[in-house]
Amino acid sequence: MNAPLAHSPAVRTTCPYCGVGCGVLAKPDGAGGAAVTGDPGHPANFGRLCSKGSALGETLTLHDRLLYPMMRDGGGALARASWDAALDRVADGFKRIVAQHGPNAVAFYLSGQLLTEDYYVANKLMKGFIGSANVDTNSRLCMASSVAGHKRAFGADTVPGNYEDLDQADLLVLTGSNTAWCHPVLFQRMLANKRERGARIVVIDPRRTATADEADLFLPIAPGMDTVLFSGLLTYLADVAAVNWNYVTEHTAGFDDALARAREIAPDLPTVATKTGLTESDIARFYAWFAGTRRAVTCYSQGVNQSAQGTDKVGAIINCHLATGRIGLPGAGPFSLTGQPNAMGGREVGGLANQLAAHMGFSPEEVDRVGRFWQAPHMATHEGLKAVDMFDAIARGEIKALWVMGTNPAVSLPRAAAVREALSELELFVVSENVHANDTVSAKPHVLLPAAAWGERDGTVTNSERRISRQRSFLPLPGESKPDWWAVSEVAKRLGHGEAFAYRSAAEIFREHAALSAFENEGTRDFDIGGLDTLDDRAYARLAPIQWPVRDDASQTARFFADGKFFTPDRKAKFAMPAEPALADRLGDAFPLWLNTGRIRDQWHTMTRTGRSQRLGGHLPEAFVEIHPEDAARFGIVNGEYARIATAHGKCVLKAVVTTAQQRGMLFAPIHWSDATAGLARVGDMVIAATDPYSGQPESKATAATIAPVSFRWRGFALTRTPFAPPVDVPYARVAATGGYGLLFASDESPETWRQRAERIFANAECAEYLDAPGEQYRVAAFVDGRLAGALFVAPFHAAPEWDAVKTLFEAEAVSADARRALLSGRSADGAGSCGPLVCACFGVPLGVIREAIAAGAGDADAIGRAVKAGTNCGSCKPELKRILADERAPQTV
Ligand SMILES: Nc1nc2c(c(=O)[nH]1)N[C@H]1C(S)=C(S)[C@@H](COP(=O)(O)OP(=O)(O)OC[C@H]3O[C@@H](n4cnc5c(=O)[nH]c(N)nc54)[C@H](O)[C@@H]3O)O[C@H]1N2
Ligand SMILES: Nc1nc2c(c(=O)[nH]1)N[C@H]1C(S)=C(S)[C@@H](COP(=O)(O)OP(=O)(O)OC[C@H]3O[C@@H](n4cnc5c(=O)[nH]c(N)nc54)[C@H](O)[C@@H]3O)O[C@H]1N2
Ligand code: SF4
Ligand SMILES: [Mo]
Repeated sequence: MNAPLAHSPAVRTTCPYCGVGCGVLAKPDGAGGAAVTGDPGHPANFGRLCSKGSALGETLTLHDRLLYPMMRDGGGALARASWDAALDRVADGFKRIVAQHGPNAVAFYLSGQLLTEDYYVANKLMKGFIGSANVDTNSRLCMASSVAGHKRAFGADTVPGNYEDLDQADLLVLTGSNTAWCHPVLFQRMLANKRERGARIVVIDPRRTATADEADLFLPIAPGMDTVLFSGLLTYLADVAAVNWNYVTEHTAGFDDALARAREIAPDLPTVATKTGLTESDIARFYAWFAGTRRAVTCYSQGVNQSAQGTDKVGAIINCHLATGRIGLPGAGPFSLTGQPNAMGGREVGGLANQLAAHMGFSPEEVDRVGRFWQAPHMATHEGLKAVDMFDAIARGEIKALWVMGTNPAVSLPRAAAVREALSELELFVVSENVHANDTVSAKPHVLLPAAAWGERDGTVTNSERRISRQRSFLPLPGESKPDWWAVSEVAKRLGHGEAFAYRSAAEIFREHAALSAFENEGTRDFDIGGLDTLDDRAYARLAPIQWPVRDDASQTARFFADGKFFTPDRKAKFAMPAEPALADRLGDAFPLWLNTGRIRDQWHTMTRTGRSQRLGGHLPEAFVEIHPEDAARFGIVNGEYARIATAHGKCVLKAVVTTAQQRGMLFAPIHWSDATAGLARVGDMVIAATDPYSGQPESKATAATIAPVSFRWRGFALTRTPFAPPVDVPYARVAATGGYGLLFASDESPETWRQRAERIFANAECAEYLDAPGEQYRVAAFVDGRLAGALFVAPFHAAPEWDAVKTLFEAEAVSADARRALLSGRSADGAGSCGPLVCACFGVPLGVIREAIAAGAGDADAIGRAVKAGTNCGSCKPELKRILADERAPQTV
């Protein structure tokens, strides 16, 4: 009887992925799943979702969920435990280590994917009650340089503008941001601005990304050289009298010194061209556009932040906005695009080792103020260790207890393999997770705590434009999982702080957080949501998306700094004095190429959620490395074959993609694959751990590397109902397959060896097999009760078998006799072969179907959309549609 549930109302909540913070409507299906659509009423997205957001309903499975607390026994085996026993062990361990070694021997490593309420409680426990500031977060790898740059310029970590500025700007400068793939819904707003108002888009990135494909001007900058480009812009603005002197005099300090420094770094156009690798005419065009366009927004993300001089890059950008007074105005300002759904909320609670709480730091007055508010017995009085330093201290044995919550550091930190080793040094290693298997969980935690996941948890997140939105639960808590704030509060109680952590709901925590933001604030701190500290439970439950500040006196601030007042002691903004830029690593004979790392359109970080969706796995199913054709020729790399990438820190074997989108001398590899999802593809192992001196953010975009070809004789795929362990030391990728597990692999083992393996995997099934006479090809389809239970195909490398038709049968409830006969051919019963990789993930449209639409006359991306729907939802495949159109129209070479 689930008829009534069919009418259960949709729950308004927020997407758990990127910092755009789209509103979604989730309608539970009564069977543990939900239909997810965009919320037309949410001001971040007005109903739109990207491919990841619209596939949320496909990721709600419980099959890989951590459902019970677990503890490691003396023999090293993990076993189910009660919450009481697990929490006791955490509390006892922390207590003992603090007693023996002091509070700085313990640490929390948190995440911008936690809810504000979880974050607040963890930060309060460590900084006010344990007495250490060793609370850092994966935001250190993500936003730290923006935070440091904001604080240096504005006196506070303030994002001045809002999304409407992106609709109203006449010039959008995107630097170090692949917005089309990483903030797709915002990118669609930018494209609408371009289409409807004629805004120009400038993209600055060493790679020609999908974002660059839509640019009016693309600047393929040399890695790390943004500071030169923007210093050159500052000198140009001064030289063409585009500086707003009134503004500079009234509202800023340090212009003359900053200009002098800019002239040292970028004295003239030829120098800028030499250092950035750009042409003088492109640079001049960018400068003229910027100088001549009052409504200019500069958006930046990891190409700027993840740099050993990220804070200076941010400073060089902000300098140009201050010099022109283009900040805090409609359609104008610097705009840090935040990565994670709650990167901003984490900053608001102070969940970074160099912040205290509520945008306060460690000055004696601030420590005193927060201490009085919390009635805290053991206030931390100085900054704690930032992520990279924290894991170094763990490796040295100085930090002995660590609680990881909502992040996968064994994959995502630089030198990930070393991080994993460091974890094994811990006396107490606690992980709060949603899944029971990822690389951090496999690094042998002593205690595993099952956390409420998206759809179950309840609280708030803040997006890139300072808008606080509710994440609401629409599914019951599965197994014994609990909200993270609950687990932290329980440990706090066991440490003797019951009164300060007697929270019964997220709403209570939120009220306290809001009250702290207003406590003795009087307009001195940007972050103030005092107007929300009296929300009762009902009002919290109903809270509509709201932008901060929300002050007690109900005064409105749509944009910060519109009045030219900043949060520095003299209320003036400070110009930055950036250093001459240089990358941290050095190229040499052993490592002659730069390895750049980043994201792809349809996967989220370490794939613990997006990796569950077959549709999302269809776009780019395997880990890969991109390389320019000339470098490929030089190093013997062949498109579609494999390559070994090595740096001083580690190596991987990735599929080679030879493309002119990549600059000469640079490689690009995505960060998403790990040991849990692939073989030899954990890119974080190779990344240098050099950090920015102000922000502590690692330079994840440039490590000296080398590349060499690797060939395999065979290639294949497997579809199974239970996962199986492929041979080690070969590249493989686990790919979501509805109803089971997909695997793509390369191999030097013969088809006959694979046949023997298949016999074991499909021991209890009825098998149809094919092994050709020379033993070059093997195919098996296994049936149980008339249903396809699995398949394994192996073929010579260059005749790799296609799996789309087999996948369709693998999903089907029953397989017809015709289909069964056709199966081993890899074609469906109606004769259709593979349609190729998925291009539009929203509507599941593969390349083959798009090519057919073009052949049938569709002449542009919109026409393809009308014919086969591709690109008509989130639009993030539109750049790809245009590339396909161009390819199809290009004269065929023979
Ligand atoms: N699909 C998807 N979307 C996501 C995420 C995801 O995992 N998947 N993660 C979210 C998170 S947490 C984050 S932080 C954001 C990140 O969003 P982005 O920062 O847009 O993504 P990245 O791919 O990490 O890097 C952006 C670009 O910086 C370029 N770059 C490298 N070095 C330089 C340089 O020196 N200068 C300049 N100008 N550019 C450079 C890279 O080539 C890359 O194209 O994405 C968010 N959105
Ligand atoms: N080389 C290189 N490295 C990078 C980057 C790069 O561009 N290049 N980017 C960096 C950036 S910007 C980021 S943000 C990081 C991201 O890196 P990570 O944070 O390590 O990646 P995720 O896969 O998002 O990990 C989140 C984990 O938390 C779990 N989880 C999700 N929700 C909850 C919850 O509510 N509670 C709990 N307890 N657990 C939860 C998920 O199952 C998952 O295992 O990677 C960084 N590392
Ligand atoms: S743009 Fe996509 S991933 Fe980001 S919040 Fe919106 S739907 Fe989620
Ligand atoms: Mo991030």
